[in-house]
Amino acid sequence: MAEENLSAVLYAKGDLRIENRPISEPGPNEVLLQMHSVGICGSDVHYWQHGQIGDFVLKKPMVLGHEAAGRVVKVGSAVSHLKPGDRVAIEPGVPRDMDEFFKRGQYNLSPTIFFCATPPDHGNLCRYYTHNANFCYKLPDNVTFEEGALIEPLSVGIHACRRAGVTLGSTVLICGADLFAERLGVAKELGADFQLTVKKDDGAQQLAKKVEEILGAQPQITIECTGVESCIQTALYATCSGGVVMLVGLGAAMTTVPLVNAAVREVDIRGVFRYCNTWPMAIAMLSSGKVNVKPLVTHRFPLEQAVQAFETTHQGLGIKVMLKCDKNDQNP
Ligand code: 572
Ligand code: ZN
Repeated sequence: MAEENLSAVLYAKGDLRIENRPISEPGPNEVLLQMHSVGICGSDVHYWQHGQIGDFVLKKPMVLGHEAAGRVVKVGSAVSHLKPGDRVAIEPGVPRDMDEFFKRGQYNLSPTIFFCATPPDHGNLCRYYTHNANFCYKLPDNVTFEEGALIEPLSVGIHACRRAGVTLGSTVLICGADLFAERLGVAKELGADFQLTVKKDDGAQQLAKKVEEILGAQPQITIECTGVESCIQTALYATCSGGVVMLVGLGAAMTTVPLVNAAVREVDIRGVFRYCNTWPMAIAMLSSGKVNVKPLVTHRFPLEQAVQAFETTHQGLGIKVMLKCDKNDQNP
């Protein structure tokens, strides 16, 4: 194919280049996709800024991006559920082995999983990208490409809610990292019933009391998305006895928490590692209109301006920054 394949390639910390790469042929179980919309995740920015996350170190150039949707242009010989022209959302984690985790339905926990834009695996912030067809999900006509790309972060939320046991009528506290009025406004618009902005001098137990006052009860479940020590402490104190604290945000490897308080009140502390089996539910949530993710997209840049887009995300401006990878279609 003589077609260009502009890609956002991270060479080393601080060295993000927009350059052409070869277009790969789909294998028997793969599809070649023309990328449409790719959201920038905090982890993409972290690799750009630091060249690593924990033990995952960038050792050779890697294409960034894992929140993505595109259109099928070519299918491998064994693919029967997709055809050229289909619009799909991409699940970036593809298990490589049918190991014990895979057999238990927890393929996200497999140590050998392929994951877009986790070194050394390439991501999909490019014009053309090849992916396992079984991890590409056809989008209904009423779900946009951008909504398709947002299924990835939505999946983190679905998986966290599943593992926490969130159900109809659950009282849930979400600790988010944002003290910005604009972001909190969008949280309210999208369904938050009450909000509490933390003040610098508030103690964890004092805050837990405030949460109870505002909600009229202690939350049964707390989803902790900040990773900040004081917030984890608040989450544990705030949660009702017999409840669950779900740790989603990542912070320091070692953290001081009121563990005995949680233990004697049977507050379970759980974690998440990405997600599994979430795309079909997410598509149903978006297609039915039960969940609205559209207001989360605050900035759009053409792929050529990926560095500016990364700078915008790094500065904490807006909420979700989308890169538009199709030269001829920059629509949502
Ligand atoms: O959307 C998936 C995702 N996962 C993140 C971060 C951002 N986006 N994780 C945090 C980092 N870990 S990791 O185990 N790792 C680099 C593989 O530290 C994975 C999950
Ligand atoms: Zn991510």
